[in-house]
Amino acid sequence: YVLKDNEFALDNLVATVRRAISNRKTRVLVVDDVVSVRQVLVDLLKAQQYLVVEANSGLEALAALEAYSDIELVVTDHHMPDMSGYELTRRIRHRFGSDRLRVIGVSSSNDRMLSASFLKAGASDFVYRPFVAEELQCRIANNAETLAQMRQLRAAAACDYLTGLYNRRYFYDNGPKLVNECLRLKVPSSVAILDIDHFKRLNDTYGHEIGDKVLKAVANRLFTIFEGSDNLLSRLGGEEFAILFPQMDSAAATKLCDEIRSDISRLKVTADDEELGVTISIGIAEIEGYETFENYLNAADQFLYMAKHRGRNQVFS
Ligand code: GH3
Ligand code: MG
Ligand code: MG
Repeated sequence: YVLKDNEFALDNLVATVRRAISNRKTRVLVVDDVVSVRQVLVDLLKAQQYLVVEANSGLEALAALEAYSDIELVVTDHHMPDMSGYELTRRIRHRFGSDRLRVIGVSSSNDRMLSASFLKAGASDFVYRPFVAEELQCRIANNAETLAQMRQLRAAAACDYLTGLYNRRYFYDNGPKLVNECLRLKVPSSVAILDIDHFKRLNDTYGHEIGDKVLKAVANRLFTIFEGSDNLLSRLGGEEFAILFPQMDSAAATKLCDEIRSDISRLKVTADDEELGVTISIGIAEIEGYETFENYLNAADQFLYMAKHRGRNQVFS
């Protein structure tokens, strides 16, 4: 694999994903028990290019939130037969944080304390009827924008800046959840730590920039291999990567990792006029009981040490 032409593929991919995230249409749930009143809101939102889901009661709204996991905004009436808008807001806040789902109350009530009640229950905004369409549109747009900013922050916090892979934080936040799910299903899972061989020597010989280029090339290749799979790939730091293999025992993970090792050993990175080769060593531990996530990573690290000790460019499990 000569990466000369596609070594920036990952940068492009990350940029594409970011654009996709920010240009995505926002799905809004409109809750009102009176069809004609609801329709006014629906038309208003559709004209603004929002995706709209409708519910005519609080219970229907909660069901819609289960059915559509991408709803980000709820615009709800207050006076409804089975559940008030205020109560619906309170229940929504039990399940969804305001960093993922915003609630906007709309009511024709004369009770001037209602907006405060909504905001206290966790609504982000409240508008009294009759409202000025443009004001409601602006409030909805502001909330949608805040959510988009939150999404970008979350993506940035999960992403390793040099390689675009998931970072250590994301790995430690999500790895234990995947492991626990496997333990619950009583199926094995495995964790691998990959480390580039003699990377310090490469840095010392060719300079830090070439070192970065090799790191990106390895990351790019790993990304391509694992794209779309259930395995969790991340850069732990430095020239170390970790992969969690849910539902894979040590034997299967070892076989796969040896193919990856062999694949990486054929990678060529251009440095000035030279084509540099790179090798990696891998340690793999199987997860079989309720130990801490850290313990499993330590076990994989011990096996990695063995792979290095035995001459590098190999897998040890
Ligand atoms: P081994 O085969 O035993 O793994 O030896 P090694 O030289 O690869 O391992 P060592 O841990 O001694 O050196 C790792 C080097 O990686 C040291 C550090 O300067 C370098 N490094 C860490 N992060 C980066 C980075 O982001 N970019 C570059 N270019 N170098 C990095
Ligand atoms: Mg190394
Ligand atoms: Mg190292």
